[in-house]
Amino acid sequence: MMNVVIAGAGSIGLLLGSFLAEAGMAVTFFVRREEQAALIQHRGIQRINQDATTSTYHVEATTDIACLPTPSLWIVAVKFTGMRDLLSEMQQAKVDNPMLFVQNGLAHLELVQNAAMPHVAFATVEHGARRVDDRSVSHNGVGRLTIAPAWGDSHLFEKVGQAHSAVFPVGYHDDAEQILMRKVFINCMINPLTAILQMKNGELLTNTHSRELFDTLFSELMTAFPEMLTVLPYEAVAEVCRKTANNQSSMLTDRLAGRPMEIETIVTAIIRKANERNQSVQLLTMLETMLYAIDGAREE
Ligand code: KPL
Repeated sequence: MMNVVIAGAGSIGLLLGSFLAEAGMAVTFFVRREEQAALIQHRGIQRINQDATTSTYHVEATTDIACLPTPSLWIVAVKFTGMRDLLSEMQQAKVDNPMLFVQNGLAHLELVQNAAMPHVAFATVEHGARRVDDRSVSHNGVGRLTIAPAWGDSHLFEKVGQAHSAVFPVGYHDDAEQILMRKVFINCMINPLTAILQMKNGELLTNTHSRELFDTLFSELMTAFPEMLTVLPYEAVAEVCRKTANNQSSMLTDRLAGRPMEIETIVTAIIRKANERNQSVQLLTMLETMLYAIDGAREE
């Protein structure tokens, strides 16, 4: 049986863990809080499906890096803000397992590149998922898990594909940077507007005024990055909004929970890239300022 370690049991960690356990893999969660580890260890994890049924899976959970199974494939599903601490803990424990990183944004790429790991892949997740409690996740929209091996032995990541199904499509790609750029564009289109306007993903398109902003943002981004138009046509972003219509974006969820939003790794990263090529992205820059203002108000 294949061992999979999932670092982080937030919405994406729990969602991936549920589908991999369903496919027969032995899943162990590596989490920070004892209380969460004990709950998951004793009661398993739960996925609330789109048809309102609930699936429960038996998995392991620990807060102790020395107790994790090896050999195993690791999936790092903590937010970018938690990555520095996790990477240094992994380095101290000399973890050299194959690592699959599923963060939104771009800033984690550089951290991982500097961490000297032998086998690395990056993935993008387009599912709508909401963490309900410490062991439960609600699956609010089917999207693809796309895996792009970056260096080391790419075959080590093939087993994840065994979990492929109609409600959990898994695909592979050979260009990690391209899939991350595609996803970060989707996040730039959906996350700032939904977080600022406090709208669900689907409302962005059904409200005439937010749709106007959405369309303007799309043209602005494609003017600055014309090569992205074939990678991410308008219809593809609209499709993500529709498929995750009832989902709250991760940025809105962070805002409402009083947590810092992933502004830097998603929005600032793209503004920097645009500025490097002497392109101004005025609307996105304005949205970035609003997000930092909201974040600043949280800290005061
Ligand atoms: O990745 C997401 C997020 O919320 O961060 C999307 C795809 C926009 C789904 O909500």
